Amino acid sequence: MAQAEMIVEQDYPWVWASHNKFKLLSGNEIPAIGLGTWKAGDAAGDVVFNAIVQDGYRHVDTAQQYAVQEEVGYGLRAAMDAGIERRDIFVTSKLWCTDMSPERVRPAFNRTLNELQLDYLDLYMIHWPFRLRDGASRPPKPGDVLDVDMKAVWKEMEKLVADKVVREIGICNFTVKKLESLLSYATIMPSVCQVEMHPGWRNDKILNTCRKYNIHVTAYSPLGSQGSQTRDLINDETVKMVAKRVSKTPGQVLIKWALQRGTSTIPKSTNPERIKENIEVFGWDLPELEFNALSSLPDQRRELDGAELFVCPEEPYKSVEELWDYE
Ligand code: NDP
Ligand code: 1BO
Repeated sequence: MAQAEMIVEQDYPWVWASHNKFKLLSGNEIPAIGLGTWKAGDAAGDVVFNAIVQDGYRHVDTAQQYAVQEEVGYGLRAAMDAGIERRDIFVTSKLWCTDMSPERVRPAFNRTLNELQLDYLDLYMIHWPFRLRDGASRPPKPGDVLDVDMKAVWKEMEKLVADKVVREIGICNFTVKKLESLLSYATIMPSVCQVEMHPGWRNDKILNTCRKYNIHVTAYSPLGSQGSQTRDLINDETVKMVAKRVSKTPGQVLIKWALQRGTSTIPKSTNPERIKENIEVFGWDLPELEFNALSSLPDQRRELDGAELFVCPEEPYKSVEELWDYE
């Protein structure tokens, strides 16, 4: 199914259902559904190609840290060779934490462009607002999590826009406090904020703050991430009940919930049926009752809390709560 050309007004959540693009601060558009590529592995090239050419995806989310950019680049190149225009595909990548110092931004970005075989990115994001030492352990040891000069890093991100190698810059995993600090010195606003968001973690504080500043939100892990350690939202009783009532799959109602909140979303799959299923979410709505049922799941908690990456009992972030500014 090809994504058509509709833009949404971010006013009334459940009238957004049939739309498939969102307008960014810059006036550019972001397709509502993107293909996530974390843990896509060696399959990523074929998966990206098929998702674009067969299933109509026009948005691909990747990152240096996912170690799949060469495969993703192969898939993008093959899709373009098959006749899809570069300007019709929205490609996102992210600056990893070991490159969170100003002199490393441009080289890291160039490496990403090279791996993806592209000459510009639609969106380049700060992956996490923390800096790691090369070779940092998981969980980190003392000295692995370093101070970050966010102002200097953001300035380098802004230069990428000025040099026209990136159309949009954005942030991931920021708290309200970190976002408002960045806004105090940014000369180019982040146009997208990507955070974990699903009915098990509504993440309303950052969503409402982004709405206040007209920053578009992309919901990551819309299916709850589905790892062995994560919550199984696909088999949640409320999700299954809503899916049955609207005659859709649990995956589709979770994705639709994200769209009806005015967020784009980037479900990951390497399975051809599920990739197709995950974009068949237009032309129908979650009624208000079902939308509200999904919005009322108890036991709200993050699945990706960053503990493994950044929390060290000694320093500088001693707990998950500290990492997330106690918000
Ligand atoms: P998702 O919530 O997208 O869940 C992916 C899991 O769900 C996979 O196991 C997949 O398996 C399975 N799945 C996919 N579709 C369906 C379906 N319709 N029904 C049942 N199961 C399904 O998790 P992710 O954490 O991967 O998040 C999505 C993307 O968001 C990432 O791939 C990445 O691009 C981005 N992300 C960004 C982060 C950041 O820090 N900025 C952090 C985390 C994610 P299968 O492949 O077998 O279908
Ligand atoms: C290492 C976790 C990052 C997922 O985007």
